[in-house]
Amino acid sequence: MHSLEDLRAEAERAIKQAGSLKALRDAEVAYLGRSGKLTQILKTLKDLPEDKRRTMGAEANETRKLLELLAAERTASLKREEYEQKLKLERIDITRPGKRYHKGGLHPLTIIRRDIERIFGSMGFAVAEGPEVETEFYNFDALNIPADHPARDMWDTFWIKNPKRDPKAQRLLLRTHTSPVQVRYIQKHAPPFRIIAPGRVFRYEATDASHEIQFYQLEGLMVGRDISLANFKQVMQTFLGKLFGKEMKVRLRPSYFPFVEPGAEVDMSCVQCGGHGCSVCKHTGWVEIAGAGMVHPKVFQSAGLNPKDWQGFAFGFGIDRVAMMKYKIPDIRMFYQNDIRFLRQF
Ligand code: YSA
Repeated sequence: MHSLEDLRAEAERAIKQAGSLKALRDAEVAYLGRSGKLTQILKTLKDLPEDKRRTMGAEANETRKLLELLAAERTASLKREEYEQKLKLERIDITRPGKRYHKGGLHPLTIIRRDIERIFGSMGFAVAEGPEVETEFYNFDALNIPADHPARDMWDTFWIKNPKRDPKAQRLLLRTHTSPVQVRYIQKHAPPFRIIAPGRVFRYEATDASHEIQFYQLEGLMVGRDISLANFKQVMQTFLGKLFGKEMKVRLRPSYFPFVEPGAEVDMSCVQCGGHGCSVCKHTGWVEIAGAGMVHPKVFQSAGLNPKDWQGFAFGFGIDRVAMMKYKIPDIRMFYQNDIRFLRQF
């Protein structure tokens, strides 16, 4: 009897103190299992005299029932505790700020193109467009660059095969510059006008840090009765000042493009050093930014306009190159690699 009471007290303690379902299961096995301590006692009952066996048997069965009940209660409370713990861990604090998901953004070349369009827009320039697959006529001939003209070497061209081999069909190419948009626009609109034409162009040439085989240009054209290069210089200075957020100097150097006369190369003061001289501007204080000039009479003629009545300036620059200067990007190819670490910075 004494040992049964001791056992009951011991088992009760073990059950009540079990800190986990696993510990409780171990206690159940230790006392109530097939070779558990209480089961052992029950097995010895048969050796006892009749009267003792009866009282002891009753006691032992009661103890078993009691312990089973305690174990069931403890199981329920441990399960509840575990569940509450889980709830606590999984609790959602709806007052916390949400996680930021990156929704994607605009490509740096799109951002700068929009900036450029806005700035020229504020000076009254409309935006014009032309096809990327162009005819030889618009890309070259109409711009005073006939087939045998050596200036064609300035633009290494991707030609498009003529699948029908029709000898009369216009030869197609991927436009090498945005200048064909000038001709297309003049054909369809009566001056005076001022336009810009941003767009993708293609060149069959080796790539390096400042050259791509496809890149973006911005064409500009302003035609009126007395539009001059002085107007151009002022437009360019205003544009650059607004784009870079500080006063910019512009200078023109004589140059040659078949579709302008006179033609010029346009330099702007170096953004990096402010014109004092650094490695970016090769210590000259100037960075070349565009080609420009007064529209050649032959271009007006091929577009159906009388050059005696109208005159104007045209210019073209590389949007990628301007973006490189504005965002201080050392290699043009970064724009086209789609590296998310690069793109997310804009
Ligand atoms: C000149 C006079 C005008 O009245 C009108 C337009 C022009 C520009 C002319 N159509 C042209 O394409 N000139 S260009 O061959 O010197 O290119 C213009 C600009 O495009 C360059 O100054 C440079 O900024 C950019 N560019 C040229 N090749 C490039 C390039 N950018 C990236 N990769 C290349 N491979």
